[in-house]
Amino acid sequence: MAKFIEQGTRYQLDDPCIAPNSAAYLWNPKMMLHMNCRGFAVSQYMDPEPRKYAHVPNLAGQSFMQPEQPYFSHHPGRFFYLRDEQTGEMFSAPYEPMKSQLDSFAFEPGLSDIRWRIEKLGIELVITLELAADEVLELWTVQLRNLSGRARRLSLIPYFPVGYSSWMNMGGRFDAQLNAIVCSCVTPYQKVEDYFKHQHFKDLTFLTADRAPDFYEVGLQRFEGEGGLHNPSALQDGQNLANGEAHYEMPAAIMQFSYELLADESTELRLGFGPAKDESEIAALKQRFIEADPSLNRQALAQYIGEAKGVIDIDTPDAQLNDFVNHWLPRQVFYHGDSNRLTTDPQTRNYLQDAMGMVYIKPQACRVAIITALQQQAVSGEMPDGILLSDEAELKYINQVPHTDHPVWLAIVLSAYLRETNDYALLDEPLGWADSDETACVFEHVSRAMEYLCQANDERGLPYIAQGDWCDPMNMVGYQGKGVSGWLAEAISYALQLWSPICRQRQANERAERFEAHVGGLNQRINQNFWDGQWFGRGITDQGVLFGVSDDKEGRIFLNAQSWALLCGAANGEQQQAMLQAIDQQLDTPYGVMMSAPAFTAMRDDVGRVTQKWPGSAENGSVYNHAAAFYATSLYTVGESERAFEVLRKMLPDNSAEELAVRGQLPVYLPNYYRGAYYQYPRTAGRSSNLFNTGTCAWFYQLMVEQLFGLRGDEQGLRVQPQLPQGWPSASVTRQFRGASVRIDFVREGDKVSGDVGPANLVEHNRVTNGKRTPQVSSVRIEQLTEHCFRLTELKAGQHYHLICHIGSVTAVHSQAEASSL
Ligand code: CEZ
Repeated sequence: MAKFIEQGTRYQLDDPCIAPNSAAYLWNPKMMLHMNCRGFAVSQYMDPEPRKYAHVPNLAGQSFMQPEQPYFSHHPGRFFYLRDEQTGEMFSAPYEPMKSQLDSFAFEPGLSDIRWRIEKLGIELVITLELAADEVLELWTVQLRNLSGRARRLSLIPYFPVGYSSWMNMGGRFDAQLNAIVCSCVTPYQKVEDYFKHQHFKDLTFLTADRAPDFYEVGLQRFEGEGGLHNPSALQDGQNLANGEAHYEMPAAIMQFSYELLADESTELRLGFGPAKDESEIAALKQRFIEADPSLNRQALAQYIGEAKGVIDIDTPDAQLNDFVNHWLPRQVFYHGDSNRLTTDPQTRNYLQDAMGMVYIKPQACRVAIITALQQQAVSGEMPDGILLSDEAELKYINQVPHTDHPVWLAIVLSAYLRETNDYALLDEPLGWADSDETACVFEHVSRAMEYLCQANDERGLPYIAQGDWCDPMNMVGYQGKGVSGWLAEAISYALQLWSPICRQRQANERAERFEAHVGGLNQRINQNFWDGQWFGRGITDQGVLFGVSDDKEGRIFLNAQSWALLCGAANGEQQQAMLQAIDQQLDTPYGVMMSAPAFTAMRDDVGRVTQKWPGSAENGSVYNHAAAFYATSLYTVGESERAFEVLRKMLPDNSAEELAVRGQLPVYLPNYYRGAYYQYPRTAGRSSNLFNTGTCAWFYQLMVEQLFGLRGDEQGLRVQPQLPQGWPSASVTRQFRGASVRIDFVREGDKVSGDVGPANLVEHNRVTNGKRTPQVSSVRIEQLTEHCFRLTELKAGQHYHLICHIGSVTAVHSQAEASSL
């Protein structure tokens, strides 16, 4: 059915119908492509703003990647018809648009390519998609093998729809010199200044091949005819394509290649598909990627994706989790941090959280992101809604709507960066401001942001929400300038608790005391204004209405307001138990924890457009994985590690047919949400958004490293405080840490109390030079800090350490303080 193959570096789904919307994605610094298992594709590239080269068959608005991409027969995609010229039989691969019953099907996403293996009519097609490592170009390889034990005459017909590219001008022709179908358009415009602005646009979309087609067609209508894509008229009755052009007609790149294959003979076709500014660019790309040895690009791709290497290699009883955490999760984290989700103005909170993920993949990239963001900070301490990544970039879409939470993420990312790298020198980096000629060091910038958060409050000392906080579409709670956010109050308290120790580390004690005092007062005000008896409310509207409380019919409880109350310590033990119970009863589902419930089924214009989203989708009561990751972080922080692991584990679908059928998600990335409204719309509950843009992956990775395996850096060294699931008798992890490699085998001891950690014994210490290990006299020191935690100091870069660590199995109650040592 479905499983990881090739040591977890590839996944295999062998049924196109069980999870029809399941997909995988490829990207490089200039483009990304979301490819569904049946051949439908969404692709865009930076020019410098996101643009498409294959369009839907009608006028479409330009927007950011959306969840739950609807597919339909004429949706953009990459398809291959295969016709037997002796019998006239035909099928299409990978499955759409003919949807024939195939003899075998395998959709096999890899780390740097996507592959299908298709068998039908005694013919095997192995179709592989790779991207050019540094250009906007899809590279397709189609291997055709005759399995039928007799000679065959076949036609292979790649059909790559280009779609409705322009109401002003669109068409296409075959260019024999380039051996390419070249579809052209003029990106529509009406303002004269846009004529000059569009000069650099890649308004050509081309399909080229490493051999000349025998026939071709560029007119979609002529190809399809009355037969439709299921049985295109142009291919009926053994006809060959008519070598037609498209003249202000919907273009498609369709080529026909004829083959005579002896028994067991195979052949290979290579294609290139993508945008170009002009014919000379097509010629250059063809020469570099189609005519050249493909292994050059493969090496470059493997090297690029090779950077997506995380800091842990795990071996636990949970094989699915091992493969996901060792290969696919760091890949998704790297995609976010390296491509900035292919925007030129990432939302500030996304930019910073994606940078936090890079702390464990490419710390230098996180350092650069912190500096870039702080240089766009106002001298007041306020942060913009979006970070501009180029001089031409401008704030677009949601970045034109004021949100009040952005400074919070600075303390969270800085403390993660300092924990992992110990690079306290960053705090001395002098930086300018967006609106002042002054310069100040990074420490001053972040402290100013914390002070800004401490004063952007109403008369009750509660933080304004304006048109949204972390929840983008919660835009009408405070748009009249009075509404406040309960979640933001908790997040500010948490951020200050992360920042004040850094102030003390820099002897800025007066500042630290002010922040600590603010935390004390804020946690009191959170309880006074938001505690509803069983859980915390989400906010107070412009009209002074507390919402997200037991009196509400819809949106009665919001997960974030509970998670961050745990994180900032506003909830005492008794409140904790009440909240966890409320969450179990109202928010927990087999598919994960919903972010709110009941989902809104009608507009609440004192909360906002979140209430207008379909119940159970996105922020309106879905299992919004980013919020679930916050919840898992809070659970680990208060020592509820079994719950925490369950929350995370539910995000990762297993390979069973039932799970795949409900979720429609492959465990090769975390989607931003699974449908919620579990008690209102059970039929669709658990369905994946299939959207791979999500802040979840950075947090999930941090939790794997710093909470589940409890391998967290501090100024002295590496703290080890694992919170492994009780069900695991043992687990091993190799942790890369500040240049050293530390392998720890955790072994449960029958008589030790669960959570107890240590003693840890060093069993091996080698210098590693070019992979060669030379035994060393070890200087590493193992300091037992508490019965739950020890620290490794004197770890040396370039050296490998192997320890065995005994951990408890007998369950015992741990105090919060012990578990949460922030
Ligand atoms: O975008 C995310 C944001 O990127 O929504 C999160 C927010 O914290 C992230 O920064 C929660 O609101 O505008 C909308 O309605 C969209 O729903 C966006 O809010 C949302 C989409 O996931 C973007 O794909």
